Amino acid sequence: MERVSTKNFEIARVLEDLAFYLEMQDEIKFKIRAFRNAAKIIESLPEDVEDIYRRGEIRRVTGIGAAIAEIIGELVENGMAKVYEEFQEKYPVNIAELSTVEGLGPKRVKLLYDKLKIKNLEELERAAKEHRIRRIKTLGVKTEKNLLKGIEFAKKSRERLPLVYADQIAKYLENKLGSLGFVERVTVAGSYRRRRETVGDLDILVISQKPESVMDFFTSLEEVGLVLGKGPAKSSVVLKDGLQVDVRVFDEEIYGSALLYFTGSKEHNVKLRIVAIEKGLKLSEYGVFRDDARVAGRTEEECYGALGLSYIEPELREDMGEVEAAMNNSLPQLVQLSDIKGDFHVHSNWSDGMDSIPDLAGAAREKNYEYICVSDHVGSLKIAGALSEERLIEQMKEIDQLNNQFNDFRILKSAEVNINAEGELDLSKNLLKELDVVLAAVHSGFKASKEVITKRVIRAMESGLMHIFVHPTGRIINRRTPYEIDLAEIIEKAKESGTILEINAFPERLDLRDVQIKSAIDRGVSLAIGTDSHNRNHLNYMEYGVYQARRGWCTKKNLINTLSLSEIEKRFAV
Ligand code: DGT
Ligand code: CA
Ligand code: CA
Repeated sequence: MERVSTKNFEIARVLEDLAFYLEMQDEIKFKIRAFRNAAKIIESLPEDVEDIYRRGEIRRVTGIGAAIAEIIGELVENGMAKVYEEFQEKYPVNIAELSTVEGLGPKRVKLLYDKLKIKNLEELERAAKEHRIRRIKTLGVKTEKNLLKGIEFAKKSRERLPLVYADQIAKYLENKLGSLGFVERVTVAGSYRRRRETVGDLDILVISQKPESVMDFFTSLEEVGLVLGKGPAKSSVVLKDGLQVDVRVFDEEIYGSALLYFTGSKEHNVKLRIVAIEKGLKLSEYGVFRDDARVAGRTEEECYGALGLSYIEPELREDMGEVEAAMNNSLPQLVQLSDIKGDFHVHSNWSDGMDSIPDLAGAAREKNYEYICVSDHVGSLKIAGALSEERLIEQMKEIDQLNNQFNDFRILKSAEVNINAEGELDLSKNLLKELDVVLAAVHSGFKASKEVITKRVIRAMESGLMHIFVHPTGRIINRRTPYEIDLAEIIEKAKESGTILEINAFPERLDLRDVQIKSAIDRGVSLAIGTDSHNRNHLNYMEYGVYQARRGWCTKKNLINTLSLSEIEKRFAV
């Protein structure tokens, strides 16, 4: 059996798989939830779970009970856990693959394995195409058709890795390579450096006088599953977890031009080359040349400068007008993580979050925030531990009490309110008015037509009772397609009604997307980043919201998270 690496996200994945297996077995909900929560917690730990375990402190992590701690111990010590191995023997299904298919949960995976021995996406597709699924009584023709659609989507999206996972792998490799005595510099370029929401592969650039030694070391790392190619200038491997990584070694004199080239995007590079030609220059990864003489190459700034351009941040290099802006010095001053003064979307243990409001407030204060919105689910839709109106009133009392203790920080009373099929907010008007910040979202009726969903949201915006429209398209990366919504119309209405649009920073949501953010900004609509935290470590996901914002050309003034508490109090009249 393949050894499980001890990186947090891999241990988290095993726990996720175990939750899935338990659900296949019809285990009690509580137990399933414990595994799923533990997975989320570990995934968002700012430290290696292995280090915590080795210090004997694993039980001190909130949400990790004795049974799960033991499994983590086995994984760290042996690279495998007994229960996991047993489940895999009994049900040798590829959970990671099958669970990316919309409409395919644990119960169905079990049914499909029991009846048709389906283990992976390929076998599922074959069974669906041969109409073997519709013959299972509880499934039928409609399910078979929906599964086929789900398979199509899963196939298209499964190759790209969400940035948050790429970050963990990239930082690990960067450290490994960077710690070698004969390596002077390591940078991960490509879409990773542009902070794209997902990456296809990693492109690592290295400065070293000993390229052969770099490649020997890199291709023999324990994490490498397959060596696709190995030479002194370039090597390519596929890691055991499926990610391709290219490493290239360059000399210091041309590191800037190499970085520029391999950061891309391809479209940005093409545009730069045209600019170079117009100036009688030639641009390549080896430098900027006039005739045969290199005039720039050591740094990116130098290369841009030789082309008559100001420096362009990697997040902007998508050929969306940034080269033209760099020519006439009108690039946006992009917002930075350090500009952020608060978080607009945080769940507490009053609903489906893990941590108490005081703990969340404490974690926010450690980040030097001035405010957070506690925005639990409310209303009649029975999702995610939604609060009744009575409970919401109680929660507001707790928040008032807590706020008495602070003079430089405020917990804003908020809630994530469902927009129902009529386009009404599913919470009484009195309470909506009592909340400081009302978040509204579409949580049901995803299958309705574009006109219907758009109209619903517009009606809610017209009510004057909602402040922020959260995760506006409902997509979940690699898992759920966005519902149909006319975003151009929503942006227009947001402008007219003063509604703020959310950039949901949860790494698998990142909703709005970069180009959508840019459209909203172009129309003068305000944005708010919310992490959608379900435990305090998730507050760290703010950085992914900021990357996404930067990719959408977001400046400080476009983003209300950069406002101070007193400015926020003015803006929301609270
Ligand atoms: P990915 O890996 O799909 O997330 O996206 P990238 O942008 O990392 O693309 P990748 O890995 O194929 O190539 C890395 C960079 O190398 C890319 O952003 C720009 C540069 N590059 C690759 N192929 C070409 C090409 O054919 N022409 C130009 N101008 N640049 C290229
Ligand atoms: Ca790449
Ligand atoms: Ca590549």
